[in-house]
Amino acid sequence: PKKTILKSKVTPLPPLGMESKHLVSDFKRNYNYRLGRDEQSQSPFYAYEALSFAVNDRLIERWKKTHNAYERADCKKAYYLSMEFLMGRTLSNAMLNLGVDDVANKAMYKVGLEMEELLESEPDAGLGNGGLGRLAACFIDSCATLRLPVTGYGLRYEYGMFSQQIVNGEQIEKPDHWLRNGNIWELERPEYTQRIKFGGRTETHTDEQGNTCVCWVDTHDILAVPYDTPIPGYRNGTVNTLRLWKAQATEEFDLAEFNAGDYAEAVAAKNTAENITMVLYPNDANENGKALRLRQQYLLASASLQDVIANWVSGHGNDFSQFAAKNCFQLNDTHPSISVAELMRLLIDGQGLSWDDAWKITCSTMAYTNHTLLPEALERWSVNLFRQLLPRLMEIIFEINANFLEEVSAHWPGDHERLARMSLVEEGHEQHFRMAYLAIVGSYSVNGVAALHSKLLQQGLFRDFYELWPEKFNNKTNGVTPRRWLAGCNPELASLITDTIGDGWITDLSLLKKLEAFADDQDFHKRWQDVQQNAKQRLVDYKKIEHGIELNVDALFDVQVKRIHEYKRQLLNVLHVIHLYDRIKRGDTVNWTDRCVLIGGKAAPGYFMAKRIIKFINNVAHVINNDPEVGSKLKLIFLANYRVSAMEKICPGADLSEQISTAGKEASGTGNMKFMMNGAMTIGTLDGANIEMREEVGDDNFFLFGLTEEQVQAQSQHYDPVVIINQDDDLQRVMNLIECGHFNQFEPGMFDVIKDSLKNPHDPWMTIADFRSFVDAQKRVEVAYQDKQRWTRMSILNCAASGKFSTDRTISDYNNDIWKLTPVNVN
Ligand code: GL9
Repeated sequence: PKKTILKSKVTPLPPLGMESKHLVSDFKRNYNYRLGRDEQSQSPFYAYEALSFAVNDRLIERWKKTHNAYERADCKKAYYLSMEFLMGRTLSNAMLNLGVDDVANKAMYKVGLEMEELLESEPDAGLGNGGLGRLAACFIDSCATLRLPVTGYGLRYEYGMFSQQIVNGEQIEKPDHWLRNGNIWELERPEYTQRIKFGGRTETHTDEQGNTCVCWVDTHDILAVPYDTPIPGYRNGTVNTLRLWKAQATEEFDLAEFNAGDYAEAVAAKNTAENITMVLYPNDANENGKALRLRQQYLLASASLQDVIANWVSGHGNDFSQFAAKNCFQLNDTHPSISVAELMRLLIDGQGLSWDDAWKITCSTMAYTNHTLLPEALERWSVNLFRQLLPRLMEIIFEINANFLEEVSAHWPGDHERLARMSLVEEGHEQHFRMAYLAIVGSYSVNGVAALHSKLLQQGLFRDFYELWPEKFNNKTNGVTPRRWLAGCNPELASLITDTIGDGWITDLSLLKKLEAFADDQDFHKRWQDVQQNAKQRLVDYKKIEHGIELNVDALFDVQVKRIHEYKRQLLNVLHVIHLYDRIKRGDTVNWTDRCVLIGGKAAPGYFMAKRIIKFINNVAHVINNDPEVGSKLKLIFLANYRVSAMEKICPGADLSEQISTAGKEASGTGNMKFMMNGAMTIGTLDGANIEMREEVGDDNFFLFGLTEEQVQAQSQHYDPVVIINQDDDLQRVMNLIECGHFNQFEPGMFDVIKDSLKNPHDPWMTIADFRSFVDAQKRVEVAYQDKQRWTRMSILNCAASGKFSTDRTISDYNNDIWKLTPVNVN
């Protein structure tokens, strides 16, 4: 072929048809030719892949258009930097957002395939631990839906969140090799590979004009290769990008060693480099100074910032005067906070800017979101580790700190204690960098994720900084995307809502308010109840398949799914279950409400107490579920391997959502919002976003219990759980059952640590303090549940009041207050 063919204009393909017949023919072509399969291949996975290719082609068409529209608009852009994107499955969400879901169902029906089965064969992209990672995924869905030019930057972990098995009641972790069968949604982009430095040392040079410049030399470099995933907006032609970096060894890497004769060693050493993005750290509260984790964080920061700068230079040369007006970086928690120092390095050492100019740009492009008040989760890195791994970054952080402390001194002359408190360097046996403080100092916005959390940040954790820069601080209450968490996961409820108030709610969730008008409409009640009952039945069927357990669909489905953590108080839930069991055993069952308690969640592999709590739940479940006297009155089920795709089946079928953390400990919560949106009632404390949910739905439609954050603070000084136990008969009986070994007859001592933690006057979670008020609230739940009319009304009102908790609202707030991007129309 003549070379000129490459230069000639490419004839554009006709737009891909959205009709069923086009999808069928594309499906068949993919199945037979791209995948090389035929009718003999029984696996639904190939059918999943063939349909995904057809859907992905339609995404890619719009992806390019979106990119071009952004280029033409020359608009300001935002970048969401996150160590976690908990995406879950892609296909059904892509079909929904493209608007080909109905058509695809018809197409699969035509070729005789079961859509359900095909969708189930897609592995979850579990590149996150929980709320924080899932929030990032919801955010990028909303950005695309709101037509905002936002790119997600993260890491392409080879192994995602571990898969959880329960053996003898205990959690066993199995590696999650989610990429084993390939990933059709990602597009490798080797042309945008970035080089990342580690190790080495710095040298200072002075040129003829007397300017000094620093060189970071003798480094061990690795490559970061981007893989892009399309992120479609809801039926608006916009397709944004999630760019995930994979670590790769450089070519010289092995060559140098090869020349020294150690060929096999050299090739093997590639692993060290490529290990960086091998595995997601499965800790929810923070992990303990591992060098590999710091390498991951730096790789994300450096690769992403280099990518943005390279793109800037290709359009503007070395003129950075407009850079801050056109770019901003949102840091998802402290994990990517090293970006502050890295942007300084790239601008000064790489682009030749002065310190002051670089600092101005950094402080007007970086914005920081905090996601937790738990002090153990605040990242601190040993300065020595920095010296070894990132010596240039260490110097920059020290210089930022010196300048910052000058500002503090000027503001509070002579206040040495405050200086020590606020320093980015924690002194002591060994020096540590306080990464959250680096993020605050280097950014123009600092936000918490619910009103209470933001208030507590200002009054507690970041008080000094709030006093110095009150204008930096703001709140952005979390949300969830109504596409995945209502329209997608609960199609029956979605179509009832659409039949009743139109489909505008999918992109303007505040419209759910219109359902209030039907809260007392008897026909509507009937339809609502049918939908809820069907959702419960589907959950029953799913549990039967996955766990071999038959649940009673008429029981109250009482659900707590989230990471296992002491502050989330799964133990409080179990104490209540044991109390119900005790009531059955002593014959106190007049007006009984059958109840099925579902608890699910993963424990960090190194978190001993959380793992013991899982064992406890399973043992209690074993005793209760096998007691014929209990029967269908009470069931306790541990849902193994809780993950995004499991929540999509669980939340439509829940009656009651447990949001029972100790007040002041859960920054926001987002599972709470998914349940509310799907019409479940909440039993909850005044913690995180629960407070705002209750505000929206009204006190009558929310089961409140427990100490307030102020009461927790005040009572923790003289907390005496043993006295409380002795004054409460029911509680005493529950504790006796635990202490006499009723749930560990063949495992002596197994639950001593649990009993001890509950009875400890220093128990920070104060579980015993809230027992009575929790049990009373559960009684109010039962009374309400027995009145079907009242329960249905409450369910409708909860859904109707959930509008605030759409990430469309959250992202609009981020955009109006922090990013200030202009939406761009594609087409
Ligand atoms: C978390 C908070 O604990 C949650 O309350 C909050 O809703 C989310 C999102 O803002 O962030 N912070 C955090 O470290 N995790 C959260 O869920 N943990 C995990 O993601 C496991």
